[in-house]
Parts: sequence; structure tokens; C-alpha cells
Amino acid sequence: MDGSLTVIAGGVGAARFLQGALAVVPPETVTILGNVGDDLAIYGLHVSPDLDTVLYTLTGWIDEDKGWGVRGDTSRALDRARELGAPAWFWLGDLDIGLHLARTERLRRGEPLSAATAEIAEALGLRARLLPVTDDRLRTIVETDDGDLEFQEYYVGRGHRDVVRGLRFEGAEGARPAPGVLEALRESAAIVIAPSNPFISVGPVLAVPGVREVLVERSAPCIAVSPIVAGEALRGPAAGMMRSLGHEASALGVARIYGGLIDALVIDEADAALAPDIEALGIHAVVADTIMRDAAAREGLARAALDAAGAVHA
Ligand code: FO1
Repeated sequence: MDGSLTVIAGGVGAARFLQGALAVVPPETVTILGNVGDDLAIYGLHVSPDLDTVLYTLTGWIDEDKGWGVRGDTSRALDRARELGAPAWFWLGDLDIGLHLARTERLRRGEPLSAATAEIAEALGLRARLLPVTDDRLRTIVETDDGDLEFQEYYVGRGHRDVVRGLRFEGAEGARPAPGVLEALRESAAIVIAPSNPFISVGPVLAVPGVREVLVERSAPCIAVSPIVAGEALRGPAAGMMRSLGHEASALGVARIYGGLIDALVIDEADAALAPDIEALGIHAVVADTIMRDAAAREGLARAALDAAGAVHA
């Protein structure tokens, strides 16, 4: 590809898409804007699940079955904590804890999250640039019939079973884009919104003042990949959340949510019949196999998205 690529990323789906993208374009030309809305402070540690899922996936450490955490990790530290009476509801493996110790220590010394992330990513051998969208505190709050829940309480603690009535991104209004975020969006040859939950993964990124504005004004093509296939999310609560928040749970619903921000939407072959309705919104519909089952499928999907941007070498 000529020029650089910026990818707006959530967790597992984004990480798998990025794995394909880094096989298609030089990794050094890719900037990843990561979601921090699902970060949490737990057991005294700062955990950034989406940044870590991307990092572990792209450096070969990921537990592919779970989609998050470190492959083959043990839980001796957490087991001991549980024995000693800690409320160990959020699973952290031993190797993963090592990363959180390194990050938390840097933050405690006053480093911004973006600098801590860059150092850790470099040490793990990541060749792309991974940027948290902001260094400021931004937390996704899920509004349910049982009241407001912090994101991981909703997602892990309660198994994302609550009906989502609304979402808030606490701290977003005053959050500043991390250094390099707006520049990456302005200077990229192409922007991709990865197949991530539009509300809880992409939403917090777009909520940081400046990000949405730069996307609206961009000159580079912006392509999204639908995380909804045949009316269902491949993982997680996106479909139910779309319905409870008043949207149609389909690739067309995704197109409407991203209206004004994207030039093209990559949809699955199963949703080919929705293409004319998406095109009627002024969004080019690209039909591809979006099920990222293995490395070849991930690469194929990345190629389809970047082809749509007219930005990939054959
Ligand atoms: N997901 C779970 O379902 N249960 C867990 O105990 C859990 C722990 C965890 C620890 C570190 C990490 O990076 C991710 C973890 N996840 C866990 C996944 C995480 O909740 C989700 O990936 C997201 O935050 C949603 O994108």
C-alpha cells in the first residue's frame, strides 16, 4: 500500500482482522487506535483488555480459543489470591499479570498510557504502532434495568446478559486524543473501522473529542467491516445491544450507524442481499467472506477491505 493505514480497533474481532492486515501491508505503516473504554483497575493493576488482545494476537501470544489472554497461561497468582479471600471474578493469568505489573508501574511513575503501551509493545516485538485513543480516563458505563454497571462488571461479572438500555463514556468529554491519534487519521492513505462492536468498542474511540470530526472531514477513504453476520454477532453482545438500543441488528443497521463516516462497508456473503439497501445510503457495499477462522481468511478479509480503499498492492 502507498502510505499508511489507520485501523480503529476493539478487541478480538479487530485483532484478528489486524493479523490479516499486517500480512497484506508493511506492519510499520499501520497505526492502531485502540479502545480504552473497557479498561479497569483490579487487584491494584491497570488492565487494558482491548489493547492487550490486539497486542497478544499480533505478537503470537494470544490464547486463540478464548480470543483474549495468553496461550497456555496458568493462574497460580490468582488462585492464591482467591485462597486468601480476594474476590477473583476477573481471570488474570500469571504471564498476563506480568504485563499488567509492567504497565501499572509505568503509569504509577507518571508515564502516560500511550508511552507505556509503546514500550511494552516494542518489547513484545509488535511492528505496528498501537495507540490507546486517549491517555485520559475514559470508561464505558452500561445502563441496565439493574442500574449503571462498569463495563467489565456488565461483560464478565454478569456475563453480558443484562439488556442494555444505554451507554455512557465517562470522561470522554474532557478526554484528549493521545499524541499521534489525530495525525494518524489525518495523514493516513486509508482508514479502516475493524469488525468490532460499533457501540462498546468503536463508540469510545469516536467519543474522544476530535476523532469523529477528523473522520468526517477526512480525505482518505474510510472502510468499515461489519461485525454482524446474518443478524448475529460472531462474538459478544453486539446484536442484542443493537436491538435494545433501537437499531436493526444487521449489516444494514451497521451501515446506518456509520453513516457519514464511511465510504464502504464490507459485509459477509450471507448478507449479500442487503447490498442494494446499503448502497442506497451512499455507502459502497463490498461482499466478502468475513468469518476470520484462520490466517488465510483473515488475510482475505483484510485484502477485501483494503482493495475497497483502492489501497492495496496485489
Ligand atoms: N473475559 C471473560 O469472559 N472473563 C474474564 O475473566 C476475562 C478476563 C480478562 C483478562 C484480561 C483481558 O485482557 C481480557 C479478559 N477478558 C475476560 C476479555 C475481556 O473482558 C473482553 O475481551 C473485552 O473487554 C470485551 O472486548
